Amino acid sequence: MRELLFAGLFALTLTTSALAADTAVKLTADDLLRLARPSAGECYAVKPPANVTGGPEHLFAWRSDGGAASVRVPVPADGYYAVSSLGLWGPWAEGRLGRFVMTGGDAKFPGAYQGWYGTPPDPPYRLRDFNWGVAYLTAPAVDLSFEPAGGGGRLLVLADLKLQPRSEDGLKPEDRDHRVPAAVTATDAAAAAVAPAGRVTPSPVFDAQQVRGNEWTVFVPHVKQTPKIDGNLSEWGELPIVIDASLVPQRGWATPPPEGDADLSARVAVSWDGKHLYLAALVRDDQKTARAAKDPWGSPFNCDSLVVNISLPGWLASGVRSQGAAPLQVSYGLSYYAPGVSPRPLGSECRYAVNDTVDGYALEAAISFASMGWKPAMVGDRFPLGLILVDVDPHKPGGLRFDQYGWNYGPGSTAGTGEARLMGAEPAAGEIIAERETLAPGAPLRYVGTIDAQGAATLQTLEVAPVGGKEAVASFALGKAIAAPGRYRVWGQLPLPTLPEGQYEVRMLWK
Ligand SMILES: [Ca+2]
Ligand SMILES: [Ca+2]
Ligand SMILES: [Ca+2]
Repeated sequence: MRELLFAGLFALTLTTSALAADTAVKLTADDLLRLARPSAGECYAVKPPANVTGGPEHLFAWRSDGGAASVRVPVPADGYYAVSSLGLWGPWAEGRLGRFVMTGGDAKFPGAYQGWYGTPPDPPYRLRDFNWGVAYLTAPAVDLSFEPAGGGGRLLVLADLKLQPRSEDGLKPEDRDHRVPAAVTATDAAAAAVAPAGRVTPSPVFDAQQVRGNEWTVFVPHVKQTPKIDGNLSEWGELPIVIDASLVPQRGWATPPPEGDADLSARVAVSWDGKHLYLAALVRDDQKTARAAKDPWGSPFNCDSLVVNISLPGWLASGVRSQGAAPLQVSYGLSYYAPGVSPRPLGSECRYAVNDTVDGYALEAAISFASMGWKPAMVGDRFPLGLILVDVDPHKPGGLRFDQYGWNYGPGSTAGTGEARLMGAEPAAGEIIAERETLAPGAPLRYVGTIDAQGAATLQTLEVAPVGGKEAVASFALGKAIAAPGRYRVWGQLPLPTLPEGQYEVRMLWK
């Protein structure tokens, strides 16, 4: 697995872009962060490097897991507009800056954001204008959506989104056909209006919208009894995650497929506490294969293994709980090893153990959140999680010697996974991400977030506290009922007229 440093993203040179005088609308990175509604993946702020002055405080980033991210853009008057963005442009790297197109209603804009470029070798990062194209936009607002357009990259990074009026003369014939209808309701359009910076609202704003079901959420219960990592699974109850042919194609893949459950299958459970993600697996495998004793630990795909892949969420790995520069994705090879041999070293505060069973092996692991890039873990944290169960059977005929299951991956995908959500005692949990790390005096705290609900729950209160687990300094009673299970997107703002400048976190209290 190629490890790519997040820090690399920040090694960019920002240039300021003169805004044309006839620009009718300009959404800044802050506006995009507040207004973007991704159907999959995650939106977050990316900091420019410390030595850049006069540029934006941060850029808008969407790490796409497929789907689309839509933005409700205010339109001053019906007419044709050229839509463009100042976006990040940088060297090609797998899983990084991607290619995205824009749609609005049935109209597909002709241009594209192509974030990466290949020549010269290792070109520098910089900001450049991307023209999405020209379309007829309908007042008072339109929904414009970014969609990934292939190429392997997953990251869209923008400094702004601009609309410039265009006269009908000189339009290309195809541009005349791009017509984007007005966004659905007047109420929604009002919410999309760009609020002036520093405006204080008299009461808290909290909005929630269900975006999908929980088919891509793994609910991780808080640990009841801290497991002893010895390969004996007696502390664990049920192992609810089933890895066998039944997961294909809804929740993963088998490539190449095992011959049957006795050849390869597993039952898995996960739990957590502030320091560790715990994992137990009971694997069925008809030929157990450790790495050859004389070899150094190599790829976990060369022996029987359970590979744990975790993508680091930007809001955690680069936020106040960050443990420093972290790779874009971390991978832990929990490889079978023969009795009397040491397990694969996994890194700081991580360990695992295996035990032989009659038809395979039992595996138990503790993976530290610090090794994933943040700590401590808290209720509501979420992160993309995928498992690959690898089977090597060297004594079988060619063609049957290697098979594997990918669990929690979109059909055919090795990049996009569902997410793990760390749960507390209540059936719902979520995270709130503040728009800025530092609250300005008198300014409202704007936020976005998500909630996963397993059952009915009520979001009783939002609490604001200085970061680092300190006591709350403000609280807002909401009594917001979440009736149906599913994934919800939330957004809003909290008036905090008397709080001094500082870093604050928002906590959800459930009933
Ligand atoms: Ca144990
Ligand atoms: Ca096997
Ligand atoms: Ca095997």
